[in-house]
Amino acid sequence: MKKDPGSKASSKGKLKASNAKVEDLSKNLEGTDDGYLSTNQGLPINDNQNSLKAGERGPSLLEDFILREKITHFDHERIPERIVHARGSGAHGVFQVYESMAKYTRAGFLQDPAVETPVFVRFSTVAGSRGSTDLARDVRGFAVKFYTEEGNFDLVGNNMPVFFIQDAMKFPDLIHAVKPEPHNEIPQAASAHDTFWDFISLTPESAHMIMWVMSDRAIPRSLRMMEGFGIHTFRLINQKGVSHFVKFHWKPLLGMHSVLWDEALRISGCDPDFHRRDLWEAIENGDFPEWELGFQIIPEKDEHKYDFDLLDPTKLVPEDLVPVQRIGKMTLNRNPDNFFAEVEQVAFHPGHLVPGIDFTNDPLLQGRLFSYTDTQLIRLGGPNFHEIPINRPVAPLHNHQRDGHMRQMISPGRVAYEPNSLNGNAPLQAPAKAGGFVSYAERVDGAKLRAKSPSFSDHFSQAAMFYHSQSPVELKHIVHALRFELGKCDTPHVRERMLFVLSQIDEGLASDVAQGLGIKVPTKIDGPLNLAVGADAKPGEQQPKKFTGKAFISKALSMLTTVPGDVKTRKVAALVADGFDDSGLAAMKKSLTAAGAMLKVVGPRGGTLKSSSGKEVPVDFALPTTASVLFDAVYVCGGEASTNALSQIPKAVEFVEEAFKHCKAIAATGSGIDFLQQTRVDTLPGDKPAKEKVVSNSGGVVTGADSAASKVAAAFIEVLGQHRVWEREDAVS
Ligand code: HDE
Repeated sequence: MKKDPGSKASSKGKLKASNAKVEDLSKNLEGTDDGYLSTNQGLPINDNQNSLKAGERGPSLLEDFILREKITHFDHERIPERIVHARGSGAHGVFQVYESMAKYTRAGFLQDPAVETPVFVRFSTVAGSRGSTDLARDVRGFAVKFYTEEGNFDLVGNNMPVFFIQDAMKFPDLIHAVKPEPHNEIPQAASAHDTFWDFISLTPESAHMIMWVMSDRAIPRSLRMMEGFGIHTFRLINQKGVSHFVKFHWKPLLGMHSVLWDEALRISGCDPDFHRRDLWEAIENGDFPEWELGFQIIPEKDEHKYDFDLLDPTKLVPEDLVPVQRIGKMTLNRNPDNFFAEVEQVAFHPGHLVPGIDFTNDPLLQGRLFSYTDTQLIRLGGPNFHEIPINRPVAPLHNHQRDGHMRQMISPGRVAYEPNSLNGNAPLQAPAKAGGFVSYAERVDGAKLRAKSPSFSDHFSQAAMFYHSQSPVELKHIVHALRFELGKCDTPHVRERMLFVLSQIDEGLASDVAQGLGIKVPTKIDGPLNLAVGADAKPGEQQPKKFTGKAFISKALSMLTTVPGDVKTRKVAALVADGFDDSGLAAMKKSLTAAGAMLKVVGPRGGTLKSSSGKEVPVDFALPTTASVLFDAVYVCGGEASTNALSQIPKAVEFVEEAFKHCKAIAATGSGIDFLQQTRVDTLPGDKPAKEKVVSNSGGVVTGADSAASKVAAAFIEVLGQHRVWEREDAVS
């Protein structure tokens, strides 16, 4: 029988492109598929279909150790999902620095541009469970494990540069509020419910993050098209012991793009694995996703230079004040061999550091340093999770830690302590010069107290900065997102209080949202604005200042700064039926492929389709099983018989109309134009496809004769590079 390309044997082939981690993982790849089926003890199995019975129709026997082993293993296949970030997708890759960063850090993997450091990345949503949709409105986790020669360095970040809360103490409350409500476990993977907005409306420090989560950043087009951030301020320390503050950034080379909320809702039904599939397919196709690692470097002397505190994780450092230096590139080039073994069992920890990188006193980061090991202990079942292949470092590991559940390492000898004379005191402690980790000797003194620095008390200026830095279309989407979210919130006083909080950022924003909800923005609220304070908090802490004045505008905060982008890896649907014009289809395919995009044939059914001249093309997707939300643009191919047939299929008409509604580029050649004229595409102002068959681009609908398909393609590619035709949005939604 032919082997499935996803089988272990073929994966082993894939592992040939070697690096230290690939070689390390290969030790654990199950051998070949040759040989007999066996039990876990290696006993060949003769009958894997029937349990052992007392007679053909008799009861099964307890003695059946083969049945028992198989069922017992199955019964224990699941481990607890992550309490947050349960839904994730992962990939392997490499990182290379562009030039030595020795000036700032002694971290070994940031010294030599010739060195390729293996990485494993896991992207995730935060609130939903393991099986939830990829397209939830949510923050995305962006966790990178660098397998460096000095040990693992984990950069455990998100796709937004700030967070909801300023202190780890509040994390369980935040997560309890956003997770499905505990009495009925509703809703799944959604923040649009009362408990979330109740908590947020009482916790004004979340205002800045709320702007991000309500923006299109929370519904990415692809995991390959989003930024990543370390959020907290970290330190870089160089060979001389000099420290600089640093903010970590990941910049996607494909630019930043999102889907519309209406699309997200549809994709969640059509393909809840949309992001996971997109990442997987891109890597399988050799379209390796790439990000540049960026540093925002701040000298120690500038610690107090800004009107926000560098230790406050609800604030970002505007790129206009401190530019992002792009210092290296990460390329994801290999899919996991086994989802559970790698993506599910990978264990990140912001405290996995290498010499040359260190923490700051950000109180959110400090709490995280406890949480990650603690959670892995229960999730992965004990203290030896560092031995799981995906987690083990490529750097040598020697210590006196012993035993525990599922210990894999066999530590010989009788010495399991230090100092010792029986084994020459080995393994020896490493002097700093030899790579021993030494914490940055920051001077710390102060009274023991539960308190928040007054420098953490401005909650609205950066929220206003983010809001006012958006383009008009992005700004409108924030208003619509808030209307949707608060519209799903049933408790009137929570909605009203939240509107009041919004009015502290911008009164126009609050009244736009209120208008959509059919209620008024309250002019005052009972009691203090901030209830996320200790019982004996000072009155000032309870009344954060409303933002007034002119907001700081930071261009980098608008996603449209990365548009127009190229069309690499964009997926275009060609609507085709029997009798299509093959010259048009071929020309379109050639041009799109040359630009790095993909043309997929969408037909009324599976199998193959015949052109008017008798040529056959295979159908990539059949209309009943796909939808235009799964594509970036649509081309209606010419050919009278083809377009006549398509116009009789409601799903074909809906396909184009929906792409049009979602502001996507549309192209048609020859009789494809007549097809468009029978759809809603022709009924809206300013967007009528030209009737004459000369090449024209009318509001992102590009048309022309069959024979002009290459020229149509060129204009179509330009529109596709804009990602969306936003000018169309008001007319269609
Ligand atoms: Fe996490 N977070 N987190 N987090 N986090 C976890 O660790 C936690 C925070 C982030 O793909 C957990 O292994 C606390 C900020 C990512 O496996 C847990 C606080 C940022 C992932 C945990 C935060 C993150 C996690 C759950 C507030 C961005 C997924 C499973 C003090 C900088 C990693 C696990 C993966 C996962 C705790 C806040 C990023 C429970 C207590 C801020 C990307 O330990």
